[in-house]
Amino acid sequence: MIDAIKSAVETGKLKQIEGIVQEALEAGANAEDILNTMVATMDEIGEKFQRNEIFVPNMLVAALTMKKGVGVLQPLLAGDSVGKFGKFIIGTVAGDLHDIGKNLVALMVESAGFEVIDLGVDVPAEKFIEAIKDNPQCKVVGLSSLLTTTMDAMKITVEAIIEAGLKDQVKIMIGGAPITSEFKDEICADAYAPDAGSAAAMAKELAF
Ligand code: B1M
Repeated sequence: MIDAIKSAVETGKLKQIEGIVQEALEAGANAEDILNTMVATMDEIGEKFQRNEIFVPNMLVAALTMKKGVGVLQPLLAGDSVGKFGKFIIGTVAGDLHDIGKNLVALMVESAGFEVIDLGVDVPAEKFIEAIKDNPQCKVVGLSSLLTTTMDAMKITVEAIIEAGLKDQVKIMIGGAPITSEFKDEICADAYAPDAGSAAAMAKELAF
């Protein structure tokens, strides 16, 4: 069953993925194991892309397939305590269109008890600032970046939040494949999380 999920993501079985995930759940597979399989498959896809074994359209269809598969898991992964810890604003920074990791972070943070305001992808600094101003009770902002070339946009966004005088109101968490704890210190963000699970735990820590 888990092998069928891996293969469906790899080969971009967009129409079948929901049924395959549903079947795996009915056969007793755990939602978290299914999710971990899809995440690991995306990593392998990235490595194949780097070796020129597959190309952008293959990556895209795999990503869309994973997104659809995660949709089936969403109700099982999300909790029923939405909003208990306040609001959490998240977005992928300007110039960057990757959203699978950001969506997983949003899902885990929501299941940890936050109301998530998802600004989407390619989000300019001004949009983050506007959202923080519109949500004065929001305590944590999350920035995601998957490209080394958009790490600078992350820095610009943190600087803009500081310059707008909003740094006392919110804590900033950053993450994404090229992001490190050292980079967090370099750009004066408050926290770095390597994955969606630790992002949820970190969000709670930052909110108190
Ligand atoms: Co892109 N891409 N991509 N891509 N893509 C990468 C990132 C790459 C590493 C592939 C490679 O070469 N091995 C490479 C970046 C190289 C670099 O910068 N060093 C790359 C490239 C080069 C590109 C393009 C430039 C390709 C091109 O056009 N020539 C282009 C850029 C487009 C743009 O953004 N402007 C591009 C396009 C795309 C697609 C559109 C085809 C598609 C994205 C579809 C989508 O997201 N809707 C895509 C994909 C799918 C990938 C890979 C294969 C998979 C990314 C993914 O979804 N991973 C990726 C290779 C890889 O990462 N292994 C690759 C699964 C996801 C669960 O993990 O996103 O890391 P991840 O999220 C994790 C953690 O990072 C963390 O938690 C998540 C869950 O545990 N995390 C946070 C993420 N955000 C966080 C925020 C936090 C905390 C933790 O706090 C707020």
